[in-house]
Amino acid sequence: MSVRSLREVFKGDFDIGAAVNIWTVDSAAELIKAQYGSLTAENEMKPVNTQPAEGVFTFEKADKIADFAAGHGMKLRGHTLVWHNQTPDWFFEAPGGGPADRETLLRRMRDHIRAVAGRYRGRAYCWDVVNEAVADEGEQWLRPSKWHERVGPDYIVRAFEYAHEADPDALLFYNDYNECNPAKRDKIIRLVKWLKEQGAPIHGIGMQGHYNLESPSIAEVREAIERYAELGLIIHVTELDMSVYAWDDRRTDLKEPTAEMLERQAERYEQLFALYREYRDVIRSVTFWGAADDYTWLHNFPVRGRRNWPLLFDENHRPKEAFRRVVRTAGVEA
Ligand code: HXH
Repeated sequence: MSVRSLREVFKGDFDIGAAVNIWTVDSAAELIKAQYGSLTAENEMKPVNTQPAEGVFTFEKADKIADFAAGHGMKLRGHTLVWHNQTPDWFFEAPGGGPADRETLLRRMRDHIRAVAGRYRGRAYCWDVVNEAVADEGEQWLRPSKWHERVGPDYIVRAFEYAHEADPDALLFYNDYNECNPAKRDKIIRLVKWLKEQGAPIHGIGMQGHYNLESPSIAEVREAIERYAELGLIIHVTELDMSVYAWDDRRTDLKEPTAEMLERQAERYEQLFALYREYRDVIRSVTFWGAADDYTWLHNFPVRGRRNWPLLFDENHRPKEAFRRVVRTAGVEA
């Protein structure tokens, strides 16, 4: 039985990508080559991996993924240059101990971006320049991170400037999660407007797309796409997956997803892709945060000892019902 290729099915709409890591790029190589047209390194291009100590750059793992993409004619999304997580402590520490000052932090940021975005120039066609800078809850606009506290809000502007300097051809993204939550969405919009006022070279918004069977509603996703599109930037769905658990479901006993879960997941994925296709002029790329259910960051997270099945292919790399329904939105039968 031959299976349709997502990359081919959505060719006229947007790129279809997957996050990979140094293991899945081997274990799911056949599936990736058959289905996806774009790759993102799940962890290998993050600061913790690319510059573990000051001035010590390690690119072997990132190169493995970049080489795989290039070797199979796939695009490569860069992820991520500036973030409060998965960034080594040395970034924020003064040489003699204590907190590093603004100038030191900005110099380190610039050196880091120049080295990493510079290395993948011509290979990574876009970058998530700043990840998750907006606060989740309450009145606060920007997250109180070490970057924010020690540099000020303009650390975000500088990151975009440095990225543009390092690779003038790369499309530059602000990327965040809970991006369909109306309160957080509006803070992201405020940030993007402010960045544009500041003259920051920003080209797109990354909607991470970590969803579950209950939320966000399709109406909320639509509203978010509408509002982001009004900013005149392009949209990438950067980290799509759909947990089979509701937010407050803490069960750890499931050995496999229930039939109801898989049906609901298929229905939600179908609605999402129908929506994405409506906005194909502004959505240029849809990347899943994994290739298949045998490996996903959602195994053991945020609930330890729990498995999850959030993607379109099962643990044996076979298409799930969700895959068939997604393909159907493009007007072809799986
Ligand atoms: C993304 N964060 C990152 O962009 C990506 O680089 C990483 O590989 C996976 C997901 C999403 C995220 C953000 C905050 C967060 C969890 C995931 O915080 C929580 C912590 C505990 C429980 C719930 C949320």
